[in-house]
Amino acid sequence: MLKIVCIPAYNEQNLIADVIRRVRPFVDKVVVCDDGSKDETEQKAHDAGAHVIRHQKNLGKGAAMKSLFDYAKDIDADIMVTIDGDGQFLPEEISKIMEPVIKGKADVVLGYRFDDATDMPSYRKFGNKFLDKMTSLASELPYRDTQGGFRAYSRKAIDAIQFSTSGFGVDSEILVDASKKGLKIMEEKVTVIYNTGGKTSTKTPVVHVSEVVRTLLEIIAIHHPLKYLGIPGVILIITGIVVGIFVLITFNETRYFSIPFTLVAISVTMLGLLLLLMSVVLFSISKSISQKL
Ligand SMILES: Nc1nc2c(ncn2[C@@H]2O[C@H](COP(=O)(O)OP(=O)(O)OP(=O)(O)O)[C@@H](O)[C@H]2O)c(=O)[nH]1
Ligand SMILES: [Mg+2]
Repeated sequence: MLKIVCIPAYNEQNLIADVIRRVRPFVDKVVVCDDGSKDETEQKAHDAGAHVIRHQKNLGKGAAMKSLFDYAKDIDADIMVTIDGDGQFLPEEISKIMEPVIKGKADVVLGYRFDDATDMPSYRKFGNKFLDKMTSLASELPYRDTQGGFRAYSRKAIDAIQFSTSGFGVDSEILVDASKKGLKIMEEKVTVIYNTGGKTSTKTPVVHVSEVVRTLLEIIAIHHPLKYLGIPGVILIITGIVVGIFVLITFNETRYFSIPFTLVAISVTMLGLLLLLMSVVLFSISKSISQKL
């Protein structure tokens, strides 16, 4: 059974070598995708014994995951574990995360990070919970932690999962695709550390959350256009018509013509029509794509 660990890394020169050395005893191969780092990540990873895939410029976590999934497919890996290069996860927990895949109980194991004991800052907990809710909405399955990078994938999952996001939305997109394809998904509690002695975040929380939200909105719009665009569109159109009728009745009774209410009625109706139109177009596009696949 070929077991590999894959690490997406961007400017992780401080802890990458330590992470690689600690994960090596648990697997056959360690692969790092150095995504255009401006520091010594590539050299440090190479010296610590990892195979390094280097992107000449920074393309984003999703692009790095794509290179890592492609590599795992090329070498016919049976199990791929992904772990962050910033030392926030404990390599010693790899066995625990791989176990359900080895035993054939799961195709995807998600390391979930929270309970009350973790020292994740509260604003990060809030942001993560929000993204969990959105991802669960898009995948129609409830998950405790949709943003963690510590995961294990079976060969079936490596072959089946497809994604296109190049940024941080990738963790959500992988989960939505895995759910859609009916892969067996399990969750395992993992430890997360915030006092690693180095930086633990690549991007600011606002940029990070915006990247994920953009991906999720795209997924929701493509997968459920009628539900999330069409229905709100119809509601807006009805609201616009009701306000319009109210303006006309008022005019009939009092000869007072309310310009503000007329503007509200027109803009709400227009917005509703736009959403309805978009939902129909997206619905037919996604239908024709799924027929082609
Ligand atoms: N290859 C690549 N890896 C990235 C990029 N951005 C982040 N990563 C890596 O992805 C992992 C997780 O990134 P973080 O920024 O720590 O994100 P996080 O751990 O989900 O979130 P917090 O630590 O809570 O901020 C780390 O190993 C990063 O080096 C990128 O643009 N390209
Ligand atoms: Mg981190």
